[in-house]
This record gives sequence, C-alpha cells and structure tokens, in this order.
Amino acid sequence: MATPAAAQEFDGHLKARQGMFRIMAINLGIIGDMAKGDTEYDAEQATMAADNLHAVSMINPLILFPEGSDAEAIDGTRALPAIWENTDDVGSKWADLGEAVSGLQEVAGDGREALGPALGPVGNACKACHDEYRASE
Ligand code: ASC
Repeated sequence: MATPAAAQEFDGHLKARQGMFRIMAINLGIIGDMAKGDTEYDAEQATMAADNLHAVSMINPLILFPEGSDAEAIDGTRALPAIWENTDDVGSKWADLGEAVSGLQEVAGDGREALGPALGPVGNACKACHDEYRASE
C-alpha cells in the first residue's frame, strides 16, 4: 500500500472516475428498467438517459487514471494495474462503449422494444472492461 499522502493525492481522481461510472449506472438503470418493463417506457426519459451515457462516453478516461492510482497501490479502488500495462486496449474498449452507446442513443426514443437489442452491446462493453481491468469485490 502506498503512503496515506499518495492515497490523498488521488482522492479527487477516484471520486471523479467512480462518479463517472455511477452516472452511467444510473442512466443505464433507467433504460434497463424500461426495457424489462419494470418501469413504464418514457421516450423523453430514455433519450435523456442515453444522451447522458453518450456524454460520459466522450470523457477520455485515461485522464482520471494517473499512474499509481491502482488497487495495489492505494485503497478505495478496484482498478487493476493491468490498465496501465494496456492503455491502448483500454482506449479501444472505451471506444467500443462509445459506439454501443451511440447505437442506444439512436433508438432510445423509438419505443420500449428498441431498447433491449441496443442495450446488449452496451452491457457487453461494460463487461469487457470489468472482466480484465476491475478487481472482483
Ligand atoms: C450496469 C453496471 C455495470 C454494467 C454491467 C454490464 O448497470 O453497474 O457494471 O451494467 O453489469 O455487464
């Protein structure tokens, strides 16, 4: 574990990147619940949520992952050191997420039935990164 000073140095980065993922989970949840029929479909809400996902996907995540802010160096993160050994792959997986989210954004206003098929690639993109670069809880 790194010194408390190092952990403190990255406190803002951890908050920012975890907040970024939380924003995505909340917006994905809104669309996911509609797709499942747990909440009533609302074209405006679905579009707003998809637009938010797209906005977050436009952030370059590497800025929020400075060297030394991995789970082996500091507490409070599940970011595996493999991220820093594979930044090209991380960037490519993030781009895949962006493409999947654009697909969702295109159909979010088209009715409940359109959501499920467009959510699949988004979920796969989330999972692809988590499988390789996030520690299990
Ligand atoms: C979510 C969430 C994730 C992804 C993932 C998709 O809503 O919090 O981590 O979707 O489960 O595979």
